[in-house]
Amino acid sequence: MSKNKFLKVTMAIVLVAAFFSSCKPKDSGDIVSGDAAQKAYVAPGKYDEFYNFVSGGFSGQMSVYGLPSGRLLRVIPIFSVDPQSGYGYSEETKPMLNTSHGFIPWDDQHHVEMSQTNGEVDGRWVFANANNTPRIARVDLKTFKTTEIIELPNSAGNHSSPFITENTEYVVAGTRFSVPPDNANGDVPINTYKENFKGYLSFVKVGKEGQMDIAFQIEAPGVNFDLSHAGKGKSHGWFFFSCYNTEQANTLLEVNASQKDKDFIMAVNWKKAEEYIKAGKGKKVPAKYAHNTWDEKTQTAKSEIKTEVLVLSAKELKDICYMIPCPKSPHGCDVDPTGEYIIGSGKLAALIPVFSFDKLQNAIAKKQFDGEYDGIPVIKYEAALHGEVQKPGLGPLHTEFDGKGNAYTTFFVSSEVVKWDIKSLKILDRVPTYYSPGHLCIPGGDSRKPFGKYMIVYNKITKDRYLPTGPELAQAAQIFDISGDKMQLILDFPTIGEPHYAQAAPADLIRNNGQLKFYKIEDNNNPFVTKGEKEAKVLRKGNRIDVYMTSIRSHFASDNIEGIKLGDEVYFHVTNLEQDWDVPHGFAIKGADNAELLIMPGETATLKWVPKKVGIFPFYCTDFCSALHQEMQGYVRVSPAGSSVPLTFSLGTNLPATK
Ligand code: RUQ
Ligand code: CUA
Repeated sequence: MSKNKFLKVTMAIVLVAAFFSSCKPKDSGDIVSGDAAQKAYVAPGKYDEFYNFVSGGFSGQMSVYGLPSGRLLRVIPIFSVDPQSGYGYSEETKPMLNTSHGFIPWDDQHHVEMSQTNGEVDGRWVFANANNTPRIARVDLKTFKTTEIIELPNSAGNHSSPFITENTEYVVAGTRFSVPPDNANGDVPINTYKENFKGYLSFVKVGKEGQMDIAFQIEAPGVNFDLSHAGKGKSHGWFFFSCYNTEQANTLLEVNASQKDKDFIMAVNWKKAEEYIKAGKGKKVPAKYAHNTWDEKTQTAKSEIKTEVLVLSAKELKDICYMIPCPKSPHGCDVDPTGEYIIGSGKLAALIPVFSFDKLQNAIAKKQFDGEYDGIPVIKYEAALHGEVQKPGLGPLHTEFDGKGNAYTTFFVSSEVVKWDIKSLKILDRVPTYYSPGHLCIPGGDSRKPFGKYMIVYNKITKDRYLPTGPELAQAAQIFDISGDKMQLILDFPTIGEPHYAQAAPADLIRNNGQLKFYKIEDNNNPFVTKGEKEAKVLRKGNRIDVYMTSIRSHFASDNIEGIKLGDEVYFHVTNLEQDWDVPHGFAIKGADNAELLIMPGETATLKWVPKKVGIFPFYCTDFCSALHQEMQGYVRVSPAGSSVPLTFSLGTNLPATK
């Protein structure tokens, strides 16, 4: 080994080691200057300036915070069942979590992306990825509810997702794990990676009302696609994906996928791909994936299994994909607000390369290639390079922008954020973060129009920042004021789950977009709705019992039910008759092995209950709704199978005694 090579290898090993055991900065005291508290303080009763939508990582959910207070406003269930709202437990919502693998109660949610119009955040929807069983979800910001989930075939570890194009034409996803395509025989030796494993990129069309549909997939070489971002402005029509493991290793990636000095950013000309699709170059390939939609009118989800997907081959259609060499094991792939600069954050690189879109176009036109990688043209590094940020820090992960020509990059290993000038590549400022930041977020920070003002950094390690809570500690976010030349820490706040990417938007954009306060009871088309107490009833069909029940302050109708027998399956369809903001009712029954319900005003939700014992089973409202909330209760009598107790239900009268 030459001395040079030896040095490089040693350096790589040190970096790898450092990456996995990040160091704690020495000056980790309270570097909070005098007016910090004032800057983060939002007086009781006052609203925050921004909504912050934060991924929940391994919790599978997304949480919503106010900025700059860091106050938790809501946890929106997306990819995991939610004991608070009954999401994934109520019969209406169960289909949302259906997949080609069946019902999946818990996933890993990494990245969120708000819809855009003309490259600006428009406040309509937030998209979210499921990393483990590949899916993309859409959350409607009128209701803060997950209204659609689409599964992605031919994918595994849906990491470079869900990033969107500047008019929300597409929400895009790249597979982290390359795998054999779904319709190929997957029963192959793992060490046939190079022949049999492929990387798929999914382009999911987003309709006017937000409806998602996989328009096409691009079959690309088998590598790990990590993160991505759409071009914008001049680079609209292009998408950029970071990829690592271009060594195509299949074991001990920590060493084997860190061999090469450069991996790639793959530039994808999706407008060209669209042309090929129009020209009939896509191949229809059998696939099985779920598409789940929430119907606002029936307040019920349905799950449909789709059976086909259109695939374009990057290898065959030479001018859709290009590889740009990028040092080393790139993670974040970020495009500045002008659309000219593309930043690849090599986790193991000691510099940050900044690529120029104009130069890339020029290099493609002049065929400044360095051969091919698995059939994809490789652009000459220097030909696409705008320049390198020298000695920025260790372990760069993600970059956001303030719209004033500055970039902000997190450094996992050296636990800091570095502010630098995109054009001159000069470092302007650096601040320590506690500890080991992953993502960061500036409101509108990956759009054409960042709102600036605050930067929130999401740390991977919390250690000593809060009162200890045993082995498991909360993850933490930190807010910095970035309105001046220097970044200023103003607040720490703990988060739910593990925050990865987050987005933020001005509060008015979200709260004045026609947000719903309650569901109109007359528009409730749930097949099991009970629109008034007089319609309350209990019906038997064989061993299926349907309880049409209402709730209003402070009683259920009916509240006494008899004639249920062991072996019955009971469906409580509870309609909340309230027509006012912020008056949910809950529903819980003793022995329910499924869940409880939380029902919004005007909504109907269904709990399935299979009693397993003979006896009396109380049910009650779980949400403290009025002064007489503790009176909001009822009883179900369960008799042995074959009993002759008639089916009766009542409210306010005593049932005639039956034996
Ligand atoms: S990735 S840091 Cu999904 Cu960076 Cu989280
Ligand atoms: Cu309804 Cu408490």
